[in-house]
Amino acid sequence: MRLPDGKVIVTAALNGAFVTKDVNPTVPEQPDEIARAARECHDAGAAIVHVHARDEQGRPCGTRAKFDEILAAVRSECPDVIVNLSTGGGTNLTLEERVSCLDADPEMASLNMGTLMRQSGPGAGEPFVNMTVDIEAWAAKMKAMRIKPEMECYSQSMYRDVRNLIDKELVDPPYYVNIVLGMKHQGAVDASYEQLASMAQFLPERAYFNVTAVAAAQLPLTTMGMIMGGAVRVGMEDNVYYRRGEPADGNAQLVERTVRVARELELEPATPAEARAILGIARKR
Ligand code: KMH
Ligand code: ZN
Repeated sequence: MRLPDGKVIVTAALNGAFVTKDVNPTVPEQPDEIARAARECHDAGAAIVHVHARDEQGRPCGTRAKFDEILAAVRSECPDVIVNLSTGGGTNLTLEERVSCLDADPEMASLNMGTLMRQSGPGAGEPFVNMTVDIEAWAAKMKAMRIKPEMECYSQSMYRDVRNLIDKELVDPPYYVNIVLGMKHQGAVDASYEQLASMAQFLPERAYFNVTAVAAAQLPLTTMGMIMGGAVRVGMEDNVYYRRGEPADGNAQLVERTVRVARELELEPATPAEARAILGIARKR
């Protein structure tokens, strides 16, 4: 389903689990850094920030207290923005740690839609585990808590779990599917125009889609996503460079570029209030 005419929803994926300050010192890790990046990205046109928690050493972490701290910091620095917390976590986290962010009660959270083999990165050769029984339990919890699920799909086979949740009414329309391309650390299909067109073609009905593409594919495939009527995600979780050989100087620089491209395409970035209305997200403050 296309976004309403003339609108694009921009998510800034601020940090993720795999990128460190060694690869780009501006990756925000601690709650105050995350909150500052959230405000800068909001001011640049992002309606949503997607966030992973890190411990004091910058490693992915999954404690309720850390997620509470992050939400409090973002809400104080930038009360308007929609916070999407990750249940994908990192390779070092247990399933319980990954979903502990739900207890912090964000407006939105990621929900990974199946099990794939990690093809590179810290867990290469191991599965990225998301069993149907767990996906159903997490979706049920999110529905009960009015947390909007962003359903992460790295290949078309994952649409089976999306359809299962729809059939069991564990998710409410409009559905929101994040098409993730090129993320070999999590077993995704390649970041190509053809894969994006194919993933979009077979989306379930009443589903908005977002395009996430890693590294050098971020700019071309999010541009294609906007032309196709999708939402887009940029940010350092997926890409730490502004252009080849030039590290991004922060998440906001990537959002600013996307907003410039959007406006050239006569698309205006949705405000957080507009994004809540389009996606059916309950404001919690
Ligand atoms: N790592 C991304 C490509 C999550 O956090 O649960 C997908 C993602 C999923 O952001
Ligand atoms: Zn993530």
